[in-house]
Amino acid sequence: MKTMKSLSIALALLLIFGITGNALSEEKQGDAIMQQSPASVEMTDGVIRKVDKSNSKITIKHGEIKNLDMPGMTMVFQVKHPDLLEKVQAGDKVKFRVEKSGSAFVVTDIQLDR
Ligand SMILES: [Cu+2]
Repeated sequence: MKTMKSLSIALALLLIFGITGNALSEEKQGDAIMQQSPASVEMTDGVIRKVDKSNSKITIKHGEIKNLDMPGMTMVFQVKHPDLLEKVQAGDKVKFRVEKSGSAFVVTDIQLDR
């Protein structure tokens, strides 16, 4: 009878851990799905080549821009806010966000990548 009791305890424990394990893995799957869906535009790697404050333009040698399906190149972007140009200068390594607005590519965020 003692064996039966410990066996049921073992089964109960197995059941509890089994359920907990499942709940955890489902949560992880949920996270993975959240990351895949583009809630916000991805950051792109780049190096600042030129900052043109008077025209609110910036030249960036950028890596692949996934959200725009664009390969790496050096090009000029418009910036959404002139303030974005205050914290960067030529030669800075950055991560930036760029979105298509009509026929123009507009940088909406820049962060120094150090
Ligand atoms: Cu480009």
